[in-house]
Amino acid sequence: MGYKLVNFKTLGDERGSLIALEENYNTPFAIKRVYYIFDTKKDVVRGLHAHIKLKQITIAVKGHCTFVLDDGYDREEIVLDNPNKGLLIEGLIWREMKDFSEDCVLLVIASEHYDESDYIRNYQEFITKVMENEKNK
Ligand code: T46
Repeated sequence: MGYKLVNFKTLGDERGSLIALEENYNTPFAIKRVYYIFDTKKDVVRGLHAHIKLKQITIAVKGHCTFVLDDGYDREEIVLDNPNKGLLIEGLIWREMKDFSEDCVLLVIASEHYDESDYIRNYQEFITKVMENEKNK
């Protein structure tokens, strides 16, 4: 599936910890956008879409949540629960985020500016696109 878990090196000293993300060094793309998701209410499911072109690294910098990733064939669940753990998603992957802890802050580093036309927000359209890509291989 088009995702990878990345372990970021934790720097720091007796004062505490620090993780640095640097374009094209420990992120495999040029960074065009950073956003963060917080205060997600109990039992809310976010995401429910795929991207055509976008690459992203997602990190639970505080708290935890679960990503459900679906490539049209298989579904896998990834728990993000540590600021040193990044989830890189590239390619056509349907994503859902659920089970947010109350304190969860999800940091997302993205390869593109925000563009609604890059989203597929309908699951059937996503499956059609997966099949098209398969045919064109
Ligand atoms: C993703 C997951 C992990 C903007 O105006 N600019 C932005 O950069 C983003 C990300 C969103 N928005 C607007 C679009 C919606 O009106 O903010 C609102 C909430 O966005 P959305 O419903 O897409 O949020 P999530 O949490 O379902 O999905 C987000 C990202 O959109 C998406 O790319 O992969 O987080």
